[in-house]
Amino acid sequence: MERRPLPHLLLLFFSPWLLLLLQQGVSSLQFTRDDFPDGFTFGAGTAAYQYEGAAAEDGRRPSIWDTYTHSGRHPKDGTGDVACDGYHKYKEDVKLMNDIGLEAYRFTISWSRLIPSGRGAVNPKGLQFYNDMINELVKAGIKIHVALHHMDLPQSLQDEYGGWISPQVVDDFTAYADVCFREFGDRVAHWTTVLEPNVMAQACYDSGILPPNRCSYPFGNNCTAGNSTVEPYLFIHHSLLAHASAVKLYKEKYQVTQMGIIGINMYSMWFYPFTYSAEDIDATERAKQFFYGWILHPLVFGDYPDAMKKAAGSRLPLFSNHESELVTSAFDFIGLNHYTSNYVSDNSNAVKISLQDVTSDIGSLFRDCKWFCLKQLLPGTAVDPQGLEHALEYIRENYGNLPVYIQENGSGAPDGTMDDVERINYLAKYIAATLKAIRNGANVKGYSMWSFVDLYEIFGGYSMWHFGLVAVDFNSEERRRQPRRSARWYSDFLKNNSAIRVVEDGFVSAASHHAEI
Ligand SMILES: *[C@@H]1O[C@H](CO)[C@@H](O)[C@H](O)[C@H]1NC(C)=O
Ligand SMILES: *[C@@H]1O[C@H](CO)[C@@H](O)[C@H](O)[C@H]1NC(C)=O
Ligand SMILES: *[C@@H]1O[C@H](CO)[C@@H](O)[C@H](O)[C@H]1NC(C)=O
Ligand SMILES: CC(=O)N[C@H]1CO[C@H](CO)[C@@H](O)[C@@H]1O
Repeated sequence: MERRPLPHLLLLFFSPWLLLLLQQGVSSLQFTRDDFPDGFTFGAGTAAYQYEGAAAEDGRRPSIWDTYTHSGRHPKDGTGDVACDGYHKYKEDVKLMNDIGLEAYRFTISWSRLIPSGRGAVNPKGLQFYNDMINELVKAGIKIHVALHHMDLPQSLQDEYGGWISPQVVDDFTAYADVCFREFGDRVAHWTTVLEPNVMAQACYDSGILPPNRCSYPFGNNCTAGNSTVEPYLFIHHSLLAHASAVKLYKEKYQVTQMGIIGINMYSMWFYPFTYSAEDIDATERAKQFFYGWILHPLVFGDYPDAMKKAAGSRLPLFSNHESELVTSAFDFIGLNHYTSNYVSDNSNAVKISLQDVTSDIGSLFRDCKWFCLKQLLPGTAVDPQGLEHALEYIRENYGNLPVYIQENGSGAPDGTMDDVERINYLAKYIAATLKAIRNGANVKGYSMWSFVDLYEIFGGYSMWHFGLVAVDFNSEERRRQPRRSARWYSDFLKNNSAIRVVEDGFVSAASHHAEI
């Protein structure tokens, strides 16, 4: 599971995995690009703050991420001031995408570049940048998938009314979406409203490690303001309402003529019970409700899951009848970001101990969920392609066979890795898992890997992990690009229809893994 210095083959002989392999029987799968259904697209992605740079150029104003990276909270991680300098280098990048053979490109728009104050006047230079980049992609024949929001709320809206925890954000987000649909919708056929709200709720409002860094003791203790017991719920509530409001606008005003589709994105880690005890199995169910149900239940059934209502009580906002109608079925597809799986064990007792000194009616997401990840794994370290199959199956069984795009999947490599065979292995296995899920009936329409080029990483900045098919030399002024081995591999798959062969090693089951830890 964890990164080990020994060659894999050698490891096999010394690890309990061998036993498992023998027990389960090794099977393999060979496939090509052409084995995927008609209309299926393969791509790669980036996100504005992590890619564009030009943070104070041509009228762009700060987002909460600019404020955060300039606050010195994590000085070693740097800032997105220059990042990959995508603002100036997008033409070169589109050419690289074309060389690799990417069929689709997923990027996000910087709200504060397009509408610097969050609401009101549109920045003509920002408009021009996105128009130019979109035109370049159209010329190259690359399908364009745009996400409207990835964490980078305009700082002015944060200052004015507290950003996402205020219902005021719904109107501002809808007006911003309106500008995007109106200006770019003739060429953009895939819209995603917000990315991973179910992760941001924790990171931004519960533990408070990401901007706007809101939390309250004892759930996070380094925030100057916040309330971990209520704000994560408000954040998601307003994210869902803003999403649904943008979808309504798109469907009423644009979809007939522009003929695109619109959806929301969520993080979809898979969960296994750590032991087969009833407590751990229950806790795993709760974790699924808190990760999948929190987003999908309202969108499919118009309300939050019962397990969440029970855990969070009155801290979970209510949908009015009107709001419930608005969110129900407000999507054409669901975008999934999927990186890894995790174990869940019941945490009720630990929670009681750590909260002894705190008065009763209190809870954060973690306590409400009562789950505890025994291994906090960075994306890419637990390679469990079956987890993706399970996730797709879970969605199909519980929410109907929704159209799904896998919008992010990938693994980070340490600095300096050009011969990124581990990433190739990872991607091959997850693409194979996608194909298997499709053959089992899952309605998956596309696969986009994370990321196209190395980026300013939200955990670790420029120094820790690089996810790119294409390496970026962040020490060179021109941010030199150099395709990695994985880029050639993806290219061979996409352009040459070369076969990928994957040997399945299965995932270590909970019980046996228990013994290993
Ligand atoms: C809070 O910040 C201090 C100083 O930056 C750091 O040492 C500590 O680990 C932080 N605590 C938490 C819970 O993040
Ligand atoms: C959080 O909000 C709840 C509900 O309004 C309140 O009871 C609680 O005291 C607040 N906690 C903090 C740390 O402000
Ligand atoms: C695609 O196939 C051609 C012909 O066999 C080969 O020369 C080329 O290197 C392949 N492309 C990649 C990216 O492997
Ligand atoms: C939407 C989202 O949060 N994407 C993140 C997924 O994980 C990678 C790797 O850590 C980040 O770079 C993305 O921003």
